[in-house]
Amino acid sequence: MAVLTPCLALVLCVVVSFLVLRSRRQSKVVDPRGKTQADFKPWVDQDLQDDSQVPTGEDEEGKWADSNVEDDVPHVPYSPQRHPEDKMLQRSHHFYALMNQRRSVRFISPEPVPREVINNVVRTAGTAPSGAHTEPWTFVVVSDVDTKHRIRLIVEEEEEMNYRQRMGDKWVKDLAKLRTNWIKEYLDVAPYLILIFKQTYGVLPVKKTHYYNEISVSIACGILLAALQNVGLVTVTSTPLNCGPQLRLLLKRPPNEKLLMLLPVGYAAKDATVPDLTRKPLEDIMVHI
Ligand code: IYR
Repeated sequence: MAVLTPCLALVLCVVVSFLVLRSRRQSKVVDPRGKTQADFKPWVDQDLQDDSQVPTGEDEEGKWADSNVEDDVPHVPYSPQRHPEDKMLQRSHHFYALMNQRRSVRFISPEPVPREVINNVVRTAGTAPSGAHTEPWTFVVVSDVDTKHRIRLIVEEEEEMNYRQRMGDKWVKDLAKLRTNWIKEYLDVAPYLILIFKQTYGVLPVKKTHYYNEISVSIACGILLAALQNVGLVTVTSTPLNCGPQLRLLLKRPPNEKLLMLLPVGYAAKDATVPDLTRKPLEDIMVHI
């Protein structure tokens, strides 16, 4: 018995370890794309997750540059405008008040908007900082009625699948308060659709690395939203899941460009409504150390 006890303990130990390991392996549920449930993020567009190089056959843009250094750039003096403190306070308050009125609006008027205003808000977006100043963005402005309708057909077909299958019950339930669904009338009605593409790398005159391209383009989108708010236009930041490749082909954009955001732009419809949401107070969004 005294000899058997250590043996028994060893056998027990092996059996228990085996059972624990097996149960761990089984709890790692794998989805069809070979990812565990913890990795599965349906809200991240498959197209945006794809950082692979372009498929063979599409890669006709030549060699990669050794580095992005082109000509040396002179450094010149810069003295941005300064304001007295009382003016600063006033300006900070006015700008906050303006931006605090911004809402995502899904009911857009068909009323025409001056083209030069759209040009200027896009120019403004293009002032965003970018990794190594690569300016990795393309803003595709669509006002053509037929193209807008084709975009709507693509988006609605994918969004119906998103809502019914891809997003899952929890996500759909989380959105219920916004009363959204896959019908996107604004894609036909808004006078302009602005589709913002991130360039995953540059192609001219040679292929070059676009560092932090997604964050750079996201900053540009934020500035674009502020510029639209500044002129009294509305939009909704739509990120149509899994529509990127089809929209890229429809708009004849090259393979280094991935759709990041789609903004319908116009005046708010007279009968527009928005959910009665509030924003977190400063204490909940800022820590001061
Ligand atoms: N892209 C879908 C679903 C959607 C997702 C989020 I997160 C929202 O804040 C709102 C909608 C749609 O546009 O309906």
